[in-house]
Amino acid sequence: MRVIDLRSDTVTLPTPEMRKAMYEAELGDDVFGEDPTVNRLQEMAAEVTGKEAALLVSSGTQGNLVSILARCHRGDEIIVGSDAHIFLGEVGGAAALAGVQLRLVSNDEHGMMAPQAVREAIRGPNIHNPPTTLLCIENTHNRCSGAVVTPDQIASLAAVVHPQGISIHLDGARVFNAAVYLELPVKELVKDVDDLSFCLSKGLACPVGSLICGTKEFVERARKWRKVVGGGMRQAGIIAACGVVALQTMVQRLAEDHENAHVLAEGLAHVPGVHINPRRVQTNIVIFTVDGSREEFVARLAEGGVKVTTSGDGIRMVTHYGIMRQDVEEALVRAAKVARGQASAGSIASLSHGKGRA
Ligand code: TLP
Repeated sequence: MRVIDLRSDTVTLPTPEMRKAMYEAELGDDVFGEDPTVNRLQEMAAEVTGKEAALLVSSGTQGNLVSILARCHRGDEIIVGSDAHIFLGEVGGAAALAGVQLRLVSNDEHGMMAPQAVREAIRGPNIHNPPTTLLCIENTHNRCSGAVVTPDQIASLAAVVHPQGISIHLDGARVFNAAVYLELPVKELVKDVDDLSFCLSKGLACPVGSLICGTKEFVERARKWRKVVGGGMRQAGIIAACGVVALQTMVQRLAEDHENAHVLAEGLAHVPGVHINPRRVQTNIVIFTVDGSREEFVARLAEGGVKVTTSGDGIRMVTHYGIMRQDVEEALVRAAKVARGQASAGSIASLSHGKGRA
């Protein structure tokens, strides 16, 4: 039985072209700034995001943490969406290591915070208040089923925070998915954020790596903080070589993942006992709920060779480079079977409890 792994786009394996590039990469010591392949990748990342400079880091988590460290002082307050990965999925690193306090503003189901709510969350100069120094946004939004935040929405947040001297950091782990969805160059999409991190190791299929992009001055501070957290890597061109190939060859194909996610979502919407609004699925993340036990549904799916995760109170399936259309179709067949099994087990249980009778 073919195992269909829909847990995350992080499970992607490098392409043959990436492996070849790794093998052939020209290397140097990147802590001395002498790895030509890292330097090339960083220049490409700066160019594609329209920022002055970029820095290779080990992961999305490190990218967000180092960006916060480079932007804030201990005791600052930063505003993040209530479903943000920085808040929910990064082990509290911003608090533990950067010493900042997170101020949550509710994001809607599309991952967007209301500009007015952000305005109200900004602290005034009162002596009792921590200074608000940063607003973090996420695009695409993981918990919100890969929802895309538009440039106009980002501009509306920038109009609130920038006049107050507050910067915007974008957790752009999947910002290329957002750009492909909007059919916009990434630099257009991120023009109103001061800095961003994006991941090579998700839909772009690299084994490791993220980039932080911003002004030269910000990136130099980030370089120092990357060293503090043990992220100074030596012949990192081995990793960067994949990133170069990813930026050249793996961006436009994300549209295929979006198309597959759409098929998956539409198919799931027709499975009795499964609840999903397929119109909410814009990119490669599909989140749905089920009647009955979610944990059992996930376990039955795994037994049937479909690996998924949970997200919030739902079940998450993510499409990626390793998933083809026939995998999606097969996953739907297997999911329908699990749902049928769960429904009949449910009705037997309710009958034996004296329920379900006329
Ligand atoms: N997300 C992972 C897991 O943490 C759940 C996933 O499978 O989706 N920002 C966003 C929006 C992310 O989704 C992730 C990873 C990160 C940051 C952190 O990236 P890594 O895993 O490289 O540290």
